[in-house]
Amino acid sequence: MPTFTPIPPEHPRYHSLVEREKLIHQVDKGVVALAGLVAHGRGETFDYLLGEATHEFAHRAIQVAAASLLLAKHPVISVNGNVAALCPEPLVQLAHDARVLLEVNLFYRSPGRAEKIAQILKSYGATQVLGLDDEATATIPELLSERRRVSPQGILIADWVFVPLEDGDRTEALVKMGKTVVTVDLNPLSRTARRSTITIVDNITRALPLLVEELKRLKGLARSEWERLLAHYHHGEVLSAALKHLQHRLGQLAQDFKEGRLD
Ligand code: PTJ
Repeated sequence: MPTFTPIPPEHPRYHSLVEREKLIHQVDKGVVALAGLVAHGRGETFDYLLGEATHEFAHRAIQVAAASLLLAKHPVISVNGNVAALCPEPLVQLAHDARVLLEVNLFYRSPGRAEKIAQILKSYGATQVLGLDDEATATIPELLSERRRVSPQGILIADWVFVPLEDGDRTEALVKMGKTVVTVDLNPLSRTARRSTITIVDNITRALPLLVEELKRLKGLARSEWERLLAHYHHGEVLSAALKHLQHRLGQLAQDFKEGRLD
């Protein structure tokens, strides 16, 4: 029976260690792919470099992501093992508040894994989850991985798809299909970050609750304001701001270290 290693709350890396434990626990249960731990480690590295905080460029993208969601006609949230393990609660909340369909979509699809993920989402209140093994009968053209298998009621016909922690191939394929693709990726250099329509460079565990809040706030504004936000979004500028932040922060730290400020 998998158990959590207790992490003392006063540990300086408490949140990071808790996230790791959640993922390891769900690897044991067959929810998270083994490669999900590698993907998380990659994300952790970028989070460390970013300073483990949500920056202005992420807030900007979150605002536009919420606006684009409110403007979408058939929005779908794509859920993989890592996302289900890390933040099922705000994910289900977002789906509920914006009336978005939840669809499991896996890179490492194995029999029954999608069902386990659906069970987690349902335990947090999701009423319908698409993309289960017998329902993911449609295919995304030109895609060879298991990610090509999608629901004919969901991702196939969606005009807006949220694909946090995604691989580049499917992002490109979805964009090619004319969909608005929104992602969360700590790595501003990844193909997904570059190819998506809107990229939130932040940890999913911080970004998702903020997206839920932003959606609530924007709902109180006029449609023309959502359209204005979307029209003014500059994808390259957001990614550029993320890279400039990394450059500036590392430069500052290099100077501090040189002058003996190592705290
Ligand atoms: O559950 P499956 O079978 O669909 O597989 C899911 C993974 C994540 C294993 C699969 O999609 C994969 O291999 O992804 P990649 O290609 O490693 O890309 C994951 C991206 O997410 C990387 O760019 C990471 O930097 C980023 N990432 C990892 N953890 C986080 C993150 N971004 C935001 N928040 C995180 N917590």
